Amino acid sequence: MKIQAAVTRHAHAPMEIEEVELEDPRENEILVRIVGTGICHTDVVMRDHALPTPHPAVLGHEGAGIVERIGTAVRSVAPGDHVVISFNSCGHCPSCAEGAPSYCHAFFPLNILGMRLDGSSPLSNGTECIHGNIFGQSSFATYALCNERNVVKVDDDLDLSMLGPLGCGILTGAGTVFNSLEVRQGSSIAVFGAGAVGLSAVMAAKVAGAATVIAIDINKERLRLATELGATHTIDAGGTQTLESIHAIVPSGIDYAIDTTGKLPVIGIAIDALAPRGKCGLIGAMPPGSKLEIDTAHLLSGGRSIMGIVEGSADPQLLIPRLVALYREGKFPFDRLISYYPFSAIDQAIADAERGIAIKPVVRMP
Ligand code: CXF
Ligand code: ZN
Repeated sequence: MKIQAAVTRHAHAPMEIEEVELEDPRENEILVRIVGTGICHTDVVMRDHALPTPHPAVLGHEGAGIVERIGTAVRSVAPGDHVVISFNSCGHCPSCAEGAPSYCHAFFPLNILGMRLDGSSPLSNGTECIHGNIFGQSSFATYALCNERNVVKVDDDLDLSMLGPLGCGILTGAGTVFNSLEVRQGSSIAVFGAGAVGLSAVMAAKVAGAATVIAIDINKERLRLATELGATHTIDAGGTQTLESIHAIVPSGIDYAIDTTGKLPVIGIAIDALAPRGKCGLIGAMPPGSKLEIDTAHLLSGGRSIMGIVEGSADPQLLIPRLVALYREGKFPFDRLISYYPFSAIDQAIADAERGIAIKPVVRMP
C-alpha cells in the first residue's frame, strides 16, 4: 500500500515526507494505522549516524495507533484494537525466555538495523530500498508493520495520540526505577537529567515511595516541573557543586542514582554520591568505547554497584498496562511531558527537542 513517511536520507538534515510503498503484513506481522508517535533522542542518534542505522530509513519507535490488518498467524490483537508499539525482541533467546526482552540477544538487529532478520525491508519507493522495521515499527509514517511481541493492546477510551511515548522514553525512566533498581520505600534517589526519561523516573520514584527524590539539571523550568511531579529537592547543576549539594541533602550518600545524560563527568558524580550499597543505573547512551575512570575502592568498600540499563529492563506487555493504570489513578501524569506537532512539522518537533524547548514531542498523523 502507499503510505506517507518521513524519510531520513542525510545526517543532521531534515527528513522529507514522501509517498512510499509498504508491503502487506507477513503471517506474523501486524499493520497499524499510526495516530501519534513520540520522538526519542535515539531517533536523532540514528538520523545522525551515531548508531549504524542505514539510510535512507524511516525512523520512529514510539508509535501508537489502531490495528488495521493482521497476518494469518497473529492471535493477540485484532483489527480495530488500540495499541502502543514498543521495542522488538525475538521471544526465544535466554533473555527473552527469562522475561527480560530489553536484553534480547537480537536486540540490535531487531531494533537498530532497519530490516527484518532475513535482511528484507518492508519499505521501498519503487526504485530504491528504504530501511524500515526500526524497533519493529518505523512509526514516522501513516502506517507501520509491527509484531506481536512489540504491540501492546490498550483501552480504547484513552487518547491514543498521547500514548506512544509509553513505548520507549517513559517506559525507560519508569522501568529503571521499578525493575532495574527496584527502588525501595523510604529510600533516596538522585536523577541526573530532567528530560522525558528523567522526569518519568522522578514520577516512578514517587510512586515507589522514595522519601528523597533529587532532580538535577541545568534547566530551571524542568526543575520546577520535576518538583510538581514528585521531586523533593532539585539541584541546578549549572550553578552549584552538585556532589556537595547532594551530600547536604543526604549526608551519607544516596541509595540510587540514575544517569540519563550519558556524560562521563556526570556519571562520575553519580557514582561518587552513592551511599554504601547504593546502585547507579546508566541509561544515557554513550558513544561506543567511552571509558570511565572509577575509584574501585569506593565501589568495593561499600558494596556499591553500577548497572547498564536498556528500556528500563521492561517487558512492555507488563509495564505499559501498569503505567496506564497509574496514569488513570492520577499517580503518573506523563501527559504533562508532551507537546504536540502535526506530522508535517516533524523537523520542527525534533529541533525543539534538541534545543530543549520540548520535553517529549509527539507528532500526530493527519
Ligand atoms: C535505546 C537506547 C540506546 C541503546 C539502544 C536502545 N533505547 C531507546 O531509545
Ligand atoms: Zn527511544
